[in-house]
Amino acid sequence: MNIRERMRAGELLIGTLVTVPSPEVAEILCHTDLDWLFIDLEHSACDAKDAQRLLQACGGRKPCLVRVASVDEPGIRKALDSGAQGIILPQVNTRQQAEALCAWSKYPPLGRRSVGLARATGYGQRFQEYVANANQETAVVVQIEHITAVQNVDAILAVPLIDAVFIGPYDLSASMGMPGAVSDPAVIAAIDQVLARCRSRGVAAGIFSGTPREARGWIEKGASLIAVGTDGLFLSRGVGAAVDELKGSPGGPTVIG
Ligand code: 3PY
Ligand code: MG
Repeated sequence: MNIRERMRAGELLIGTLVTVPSPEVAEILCHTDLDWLFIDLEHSACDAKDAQRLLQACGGRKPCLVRVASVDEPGIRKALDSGAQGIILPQVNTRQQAEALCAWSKYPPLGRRSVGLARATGYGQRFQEYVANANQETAVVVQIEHITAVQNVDAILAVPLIDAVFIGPYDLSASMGMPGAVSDPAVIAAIDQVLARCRSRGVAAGIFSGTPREARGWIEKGASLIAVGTDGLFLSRGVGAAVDELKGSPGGPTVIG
């Protein structure tokens, strides 16, 4: 099964954010048991060219979804043409935004994706095969991470081409006036509401978690598309733990979770 089918089937998929524009980092992650990689173009310095380098480094060994910076057709087109298996769109607050993402991610007749001879098609050599299968294989994921989106969740979930919802607790907490307070009961209640709506409509739900412990809690509540930590967090935690052990220092870097 491809990542879209696995997502739709509600399979537990554990990934992490790739924020460092280094093919070596992507290669390192490909040697782990992660199920997928979340290549972040929204909050990192990575651009479309970096995304292609990261996808090349993965070489199809892990499904990669690219989070584009915003709902703009060129960004979505370039990420898919570079070979991303799906798109994650941040800050989706309305049904119209979700529909726009679907339109730019799917070839006609489902959508309005433009056709090119880029990396995804083997630079044209696998053109027919790619175009024939792309709509079936490309995952479309919308981020619910604003209190307005929570209020509009039913309208967003009604868009049929959406494969999963991905909750952003950090932006959600910010939209509720308390940036970073991801454990605040009001933020948890808003997340629970989205998870419940996804469950009742049969749409896969995903979420970002800073730590595996936090992720486990969301999995118990029904989330299946999990992004735990980031490359940067794993690096700093690993170094921090080694230094703490050797220096016995109570301090170390401030790391979320
Ligand atoms: C958030 O928590 O806002 C995110 O977008 C995490 O990916
Ligand atoms: Mg966010």
